[in-house]
Amino acid sequence: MLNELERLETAAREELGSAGSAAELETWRVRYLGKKSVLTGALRSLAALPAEERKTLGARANAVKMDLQTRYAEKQESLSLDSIDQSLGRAALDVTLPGRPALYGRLHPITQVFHEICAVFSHMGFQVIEGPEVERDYYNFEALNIPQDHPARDMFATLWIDTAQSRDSRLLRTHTSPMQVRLMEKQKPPLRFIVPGRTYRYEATDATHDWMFHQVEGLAVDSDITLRDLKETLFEFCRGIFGRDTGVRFRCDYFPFVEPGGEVSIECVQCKGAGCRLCKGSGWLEILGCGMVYPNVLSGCGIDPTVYSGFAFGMGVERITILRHGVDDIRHFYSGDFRFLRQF
Ligand code: FA5
Repeated sequence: MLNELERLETAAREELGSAGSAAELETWRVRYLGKKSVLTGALRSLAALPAEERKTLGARANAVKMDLQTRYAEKQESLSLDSIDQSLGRAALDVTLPGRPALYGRLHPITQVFHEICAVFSHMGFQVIEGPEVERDYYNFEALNIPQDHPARDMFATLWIDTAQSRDSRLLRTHTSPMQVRLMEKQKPPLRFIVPGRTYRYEATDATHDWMFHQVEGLAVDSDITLRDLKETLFEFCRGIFGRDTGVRFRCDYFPFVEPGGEVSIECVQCKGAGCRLCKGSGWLEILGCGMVYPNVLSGCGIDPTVYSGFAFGMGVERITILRHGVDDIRHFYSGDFRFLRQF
């Protein structure tokens, strides 16, 4: 039996040396250390031997078993290190390559221009306030002199939330002008506010029109506000945002809630007034509508039009950003294209 143990040990060591994979090592373990292995069988059969022989053979068999277990553990570790080395070799890790730069967040160009617009008006003494994007027919139209079936409703193609038409019907506000009414209902003159926010229109998109865009409404009401105040405020604003050398044009326009009404346009940045796709050949890009608040809009909000007067304006923030940064199409702003957004 002693000889048999010697042969077993020699064979086990040789086979372990040539095991080159985890699967071969497992086959080896089952053969030499498993429950049905020769060694386990030899250890079991010791019980039947005389005491003296059992002592000698038992000690030897245990020593062989422990030696094989130690060698097995060492082999297991070396095979697993080999496999890590192999997989690292396959991945061809080059620690000298430069790292990938982290992407930093930044403000959207529209948000940046919002901040610039608010800063210019804050310097002129205007307070900033926000209003609801889901509005009532009453605030978006009726209180602004645009009752049901008034043809001026066509100026504001509307996305309705409620289909039944009444003064309480909900809609996505088509402009920020409803906040004129909400402000005048709540507070009495003197008033000087701007209202930045999102607006929605059910209209086709092109280079200068989107179905969702941003406006900044302005409202000033006091005892001696005139058209001259309106024009000077808006020219000061244009100088603040576009500098002194950019052409600014003030023309008459119609809005049911102001009289007289006007619009301001800025010289097209792309063609410098010569005419191009962006300005539709006119050389100018309209940025805002404005005017003196209609007397019955004032009285509808409980403000006496014989004592007070006011001016209002509503400007398109995307159009201003287009002109400010020389962007050639409004649809870039919400395309989610980082190549475009990273430029600001
Ligand atoms: C109005 O929305 C009026 N509420 C403005 C106003 C306020 C007039 C107070 C008088 C007194 P208008 O529809 O023209 O007006 O829009 C105002 C500005 O919003 C436009 O000059 C333009 O810059 C921008 N705008 C209008 N429609 C779009 C659109 N579809 N996409 C992008 N910008 C637009």
